[in-house]
Amino acid sequence: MPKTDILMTGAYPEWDMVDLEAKYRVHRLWEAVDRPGFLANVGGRIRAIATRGELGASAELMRSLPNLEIVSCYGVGTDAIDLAHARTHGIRVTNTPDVLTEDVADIALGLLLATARHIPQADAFVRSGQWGKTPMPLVTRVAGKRLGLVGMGRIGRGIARRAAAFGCEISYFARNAQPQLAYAFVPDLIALAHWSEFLVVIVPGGEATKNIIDAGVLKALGSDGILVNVSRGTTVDEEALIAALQDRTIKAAGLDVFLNEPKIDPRFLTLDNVVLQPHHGSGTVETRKAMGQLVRDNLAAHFAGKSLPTPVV
Ligand code: 8YV
Repeated sequence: MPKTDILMTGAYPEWDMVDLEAKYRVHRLWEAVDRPGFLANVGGRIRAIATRGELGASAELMRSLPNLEIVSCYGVGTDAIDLAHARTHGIRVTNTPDVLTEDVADIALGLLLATARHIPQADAFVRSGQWGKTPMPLVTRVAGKRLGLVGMGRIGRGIARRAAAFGCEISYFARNAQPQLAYAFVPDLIALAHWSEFLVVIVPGGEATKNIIDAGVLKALGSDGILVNVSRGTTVDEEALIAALQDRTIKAAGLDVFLNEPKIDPRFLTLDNVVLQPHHGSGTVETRKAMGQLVRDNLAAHFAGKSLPTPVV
């Protein structure tokens, strides 16, 4: 039987590529020099897209694939996939929830610790031979502080569990209160920012959450406050954040996500009060293996006519 044709928007780790190539005829969109020509040539044969969270699948891309049946996303966030288009055209969409929850929650706490405790600066201090010559500046405690979470989904709850183990007091802003949780629900984001010493953002990206962390929220967080963003760059007004970091409206930020990844705003690189991560919250071998497996399981289930393990649409 001839192999099914699938389109990949970007590379996966080698172990996934080997497996996908064994089962499917894989077309590599990211390697195409003439993208429209490439799509005009192979588009009619493509039955599935395997994409990544940040690459998604636009309506325009889906329109160029008239026989597309499914978009399988390597990532939990589907904000870069045009779900409305998929729905109206009967295209299934899957993602990779749960398997990455613990890693993203870990990196949120890691960024908070790195930012508050100046771990990158301390590393540079030792390497540059300053230890013993001048005192390492004192830093900010994490344990026992007031931590506000913006978003209380699976990853948010993972962050809350970790922060609780640090003795932090936790409150959250979300679309809905979750009365089963032991944390205080604060329906007003500005009020939450006022209360918080640390504000951690973990809401889905997309229009509904665009720039919810704006100049007003940053001002409310205040000059002793630390912002951590492990959601999407779109959730934070980046101009406002850079200004707030430059003029110390807030103390510092730990950021895993940005607008225009990977070509982030160069002003971030000039700031001494940010810790930067290359959108790598889920980037462990263990989790990335599980994500790749889930992408393949969804594709295999679809082509076998079985129910999808993790459907979105
Ligand atoms: C991945 C992500 O870094 O899950 C998501 O939504 O953004 C991340 O886990 C990404 O999808 C891998 O390319």
